[in-house]
Amino acid sequence: MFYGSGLDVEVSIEISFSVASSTTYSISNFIQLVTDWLKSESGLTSDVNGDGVVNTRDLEIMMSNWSD
Ligand SMILES: [Ca+2]
Repeated sequence: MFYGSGLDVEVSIEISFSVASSTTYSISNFIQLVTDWLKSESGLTSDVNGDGVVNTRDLEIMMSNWSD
């Protein structure tokens, strides 16, 4: 009685977001991300999701596509 179709829609949007990038990342990318942390410039390679700022969202994508 407490569930509805609205919840299912929200979940599927989040999944499509996390599989958007097929690039893999390693320690050198991580160091670059730390160097650029919270910078908001265009063309930053560590701005993985391309939203114009380097933050935890980019770190999340990097961690879920990690490769040694
Ligand atoms: Ca970003």
